[in-house]
Parts: sequence; structure tokens; C-alpha cells
Amino acid sequence: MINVIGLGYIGLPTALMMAAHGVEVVGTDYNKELVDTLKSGRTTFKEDGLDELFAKAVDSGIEFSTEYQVTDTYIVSVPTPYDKFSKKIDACYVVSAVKSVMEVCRKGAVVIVESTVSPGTIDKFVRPVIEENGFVIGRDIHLVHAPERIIPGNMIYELLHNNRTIGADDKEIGKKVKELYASFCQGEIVVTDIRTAEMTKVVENTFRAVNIAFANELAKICRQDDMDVYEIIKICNMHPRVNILQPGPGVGGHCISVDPWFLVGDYPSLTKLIGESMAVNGSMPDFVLNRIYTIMKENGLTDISRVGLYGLTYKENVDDCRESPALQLLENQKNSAVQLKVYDPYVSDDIVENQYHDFDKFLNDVDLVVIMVGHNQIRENLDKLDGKIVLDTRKVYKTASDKVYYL
Ligand code: SAJ
Repeated sequence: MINVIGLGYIGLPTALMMAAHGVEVVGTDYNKELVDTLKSGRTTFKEDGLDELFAKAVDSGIEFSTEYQVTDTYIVSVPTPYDKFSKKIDACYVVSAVKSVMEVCRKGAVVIVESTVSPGTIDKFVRPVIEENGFVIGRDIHLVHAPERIIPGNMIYELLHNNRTIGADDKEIGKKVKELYASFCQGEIVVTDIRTAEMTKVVENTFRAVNIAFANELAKICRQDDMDVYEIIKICNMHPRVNILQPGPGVGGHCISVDPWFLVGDYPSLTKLIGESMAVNGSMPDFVLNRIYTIMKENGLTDISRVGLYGLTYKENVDDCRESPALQLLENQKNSAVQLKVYDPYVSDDIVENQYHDFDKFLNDVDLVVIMVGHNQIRENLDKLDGKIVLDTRKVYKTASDKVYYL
């Protein structure tokens, strides 16, 4: 039996996928409300294919509990935030999960950490917890790091098809864990050591953050001299060895806007490029705000309360708002007297002031619509914005016009 600890954005789909492929799984989370929701037959976030996978896993006997289970394999999939001041990883959730595992596990157990961690985290924070409990690592407890690469919005497909990395102290244990993941994963599974696996995951997300920062910097240059950044990137990407990502209103989510900081926190004097990239991405919400003021001026608009942010999530087709560029923009603007209006077809909970749940009312109350997210639902309903002035930060309009502006 596998006990999956942490039933969030990564732990839940992983537990469901394993259960749906015949593995006996109990999912554990300390959040009782979340566990009760799952037990009552409902999922806890929106993701394509998740409800169907959930139904299959329930048919196959998956169970949910707030209790850690006595078993021989644990998968720890809990959040790893960073400390906003030092930029270093805050490993408290991983440490607390592993401590709880130690209280119940048997000798011979394999503890797989799936959470993204900075290189050295397992040595520094996880091994001591196991040793303090009187276990010898490699004899009594086996340690593995198996970082996850699935992307919100396409999680179920990617769980099945992505290549994976397994870091283990002991190659034989690595192979055993590889077989476990191969029960559902059709991608290639590489077995390496723990430090390499830790670093690999952080480097992948850092690569993407730096590439997006480059695109964002190009957008700023192009804005200054009225060049079309999208056309320029498109043409550059026709070069066989160039692949520039897209500029946008900022970078959100709990991965690309977080993981690169781990490296900056641990290697401050060696991460000039990474630190600067994070700063460029972090400056984009303000860049958007400045664009709003410029466009208002050009169009004779004076009332900022009639500006509406269309899209609140951190990216398209998800309901996840963590670290989203729209929230960053609202935070930067929170001391001003008048607040912007907000609407997102994917977000039904009330999470910010002046948030609308009725699109027509929202449209009625704004003159300038700022598209912050490229949800399909937004792309497919652009005609509804006819007559409005639009700032399109995601290039959902194919062509600009005298009413549609880009970044
Ligand atoms: N973004 C841009 N321009 C782009 C692409 C993205 O501005 O060209 C923005 C998005 O709008 C969003 C942010 O960047 O705000 C991050 O979005 P994303 O889709 O690039 O990535 P995440 O955070 O949803 O998922 C990433 C993925 N990592 C990589 O692609 C290297 C995923 O594979 C990881 O599993 C995930 O982080 C994670 O868990 O670490």
C-alpha cells in the first residue's frame, strides 16, 4: 500500500492515477475539510479529466484520511514555499510530514519526497529527522526524491506521458520506485542520485523563468520604440536553435515564480542572471499598470475605477490564483484610493474586493478591459468586448486595432 501525504495540486492527481492503475492507495492530508470533501465524492480543484480520474480511483478503492498509515511506501507531496526575506526554501511542511511518517512507519519503508526542493534540502532537513528517530538510512529507511513535472491545465495527460527523474541513494531502491511509477507512466524514467534530482527540477523551472524574463524584457524594449514583440519572437523562433517564450503580465503559480528563488537564496553571489530575471518578471504587473495609465490618457479616460481586470488566475484554463500577476498588480495598487474591478470566469469564490461574478455587470461597469489571462472562455468571447477599449496582455487578439492595445 502507498500512503500519499499531501492531497493538493500534485499529490491528489498522483494518488488518483496510482489507484486507477491498480495500486492500493490511501491519501492523507491534515486538512480535514479537504479530506471530507474527497470522501463525499467531490474533487477540490478544477482540472481537465480530474473528475473522471477521481471516479476511477474511487471505484478502485482509494481511501482518504487525515491519519498517516502504517505501510512500507510513502509519497510526500506537500508545499515548499520560500522565505520572502532570505529567498531560501522553507522546508517546514516537508520536515513535519516526514516527522509524522517516522512516527508510524515500519523498518524497511521507502520515503519518496515528490515536493520540489532546493539542492541539499534532503541532506540538510530530511535525513536528520529520520536519524533522530533512531533509523539508519539505507538499512531501516530508504530515501528517494522523485520530483513531479506535470503542468496545471494538462496534468492528467502529463502524468501519463512525461519523462520522470528518480533520485535515490541506492540504485536498487531507485529501480523499485521506477517500477512503481511505471505502473502508469509511459515516459522514460531516469534513475540518478538525490542531489542531482533536486537540482534538475529547480533548474528546469529556472530555465523557464529566465526565458520568460527575456521575453518580458524584449516586450519593454519593443514598447519603447513601437516594435511588435510578438512578430519579432515569432520570426526569431523560426531559427532552428532559438525558442523564446511569450511575454506576459508577470509570472505566477507556485513553481516558476518560486523555485528559482531557492538558488538565489543559497547561492546569492552566483545567481546574478537568475535574480535579475526574477526581478524583471516581478516588474511586469507594474509595467501593465503603467500601460493602463498611458492608454487611459490616450483615450481621455480619467476614472480608474472603470478599469477592469479580465482574468485573475495565474494562467489560462485553471482556477488557481496563487501568486497570480493580477493579484500582484492589485497588491501593488492597494494603497490607491480607487480600486480596479475584477472578473474571472474560472474563479467562483470571492477572493478580492470589487470582484464580479456576473460578466455582463462587469462589462457594464468598465470602459477599459485588461485581459490578464488567456482562458479559452475569454478567447472565444472576444466579440462581447466590442465597443470597449482593451489592453490585451496575453495576445489573445490576432491583430491590434485603435481599440485593442498590447503590452
Ligand atoms: N508564462 C509567461 N510566458 C510564457 C509561459 C508562461 O508569461 O511563455 C507565465 C504563465 O502565464 C504563468 C507562469 O509563467 O503565470 C508559469 O506558468 P507555466 O505554464 O510556465 O508553468 P507552471 O508554473 O504552471 O508549471 C511549471 C512547469 N515547469 C516547466 O515547464 C519547466 C511544470 O512542468 C512543473 O511541473 C511545474 O512548474 C512545477 O510543479 O514545478
